[in-house]
Amino acid sequence: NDQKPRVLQLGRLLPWLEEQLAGHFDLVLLAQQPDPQAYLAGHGREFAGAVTSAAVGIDAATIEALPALKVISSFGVGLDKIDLQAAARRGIPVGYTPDVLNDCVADTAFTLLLDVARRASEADRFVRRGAWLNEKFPLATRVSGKRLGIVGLGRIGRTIARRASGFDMEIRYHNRRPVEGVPYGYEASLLELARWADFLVVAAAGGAESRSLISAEVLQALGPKGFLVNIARGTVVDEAALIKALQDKAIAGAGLDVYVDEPRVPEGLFALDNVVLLPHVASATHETRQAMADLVLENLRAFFSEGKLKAAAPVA
Ligand code: 8YV
Repeated sequence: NDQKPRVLQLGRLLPWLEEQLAGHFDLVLLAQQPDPQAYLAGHGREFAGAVTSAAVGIDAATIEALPALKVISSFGVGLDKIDLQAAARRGIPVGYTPDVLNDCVADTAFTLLLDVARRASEADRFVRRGAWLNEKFPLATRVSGKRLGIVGLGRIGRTIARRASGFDMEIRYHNRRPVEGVPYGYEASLLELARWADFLVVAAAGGAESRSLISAEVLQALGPKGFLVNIARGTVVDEAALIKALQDKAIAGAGLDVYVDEPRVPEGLFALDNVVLLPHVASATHETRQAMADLVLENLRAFFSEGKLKAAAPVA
C-alpha cells in the first residue's frame, strides 16, 4: 500500500467505483471515521487525492485540511458544490464527468416535459385509483410543434435542443452570451424568452451566478399556458415563487428533477397535480452512471500516472 497514493473519499459512491478505487489507491472513506473532523485534523496531510461527487462536493475548509492534496476527482458534471477557487489557489486540478451524461439528462428533460404536458403521471394516478370507471380524464397540452425556450445552452442544453427538433419544436435560448455555430435564436432577455415559450427548460449551471434566475417575474411571463422543466439545479429557480405560481395556476405546470434542499422536496408540491416530481435521477441509468464512474477513475489514474486529468473542470 505504500506506493499507492492515498485518496480520501467524501461520501458514498457506486459499489463498483468504490471497489476500483480501493484497488488502485490507498482509499479512506471519511464518513466511516468515528469523528471525521478529528480524522481530518490528524491525518489530512497524508492525502494526495480526494474523490467526491457533484452532490457532496468539497468545501474550502476540507481542501485546507488536506495540505498535500494534488488532485480532486468528482462524480458528476455540476461544480456548484466544489470550491473551485480554493482549489485554484492551491493549483489543484479538478476532474469531473462532463458529456457522458448529456444524453440521459436530455432524455429526462423530455420525460418531464412530455409527462407534465400530456399529464402522464396524473393519468396513471387516475387509473390506479379506479377513477376511469366514472370520470372523464381532462384534456392535456400538445407538445409537437410548440415553442421551446432553453435557459443555458451548454452541452446538455444543446442535446435537449436536438431532441426537440424531433418534435418539430421551434427553439430559442437564453445564455450569458450567444453561442456560436448553433441554428437557434438567441434571446438576450430571459423575460422575453419566457413570454415567447410554451415550454421553458432550465439547463444552466448552478451556483451563485444563476441563483433564482427563474424568478416570480419570469414565471409570470411564462404564463398560465406555459410549462417549466428543471433538470439543472434547484437553486436556479425561486422555489417559493414556483410553488405559488403552480398553486395559483399562474403557470400551467412544472416537471422537476432538482430542488433547493435535496432530498427535502417542499411539501407544498405534493398536493399539486400539475407538477411531476423526480428524485434527481436525470443521469441515473446503468449505462450513464457506469460511464461517469469510469471517468472518475480514469481522471485519478491519468493524474497519478501522467500528471494530467482526462476531463478537467475550468480553472476558477
Ligand atoms: C449526479 C448531477 O447524479 O452530474 C451532476 O451534476 O447532478 C448528477 O448527474 C449527482 O449529482 C451525483 O452526485
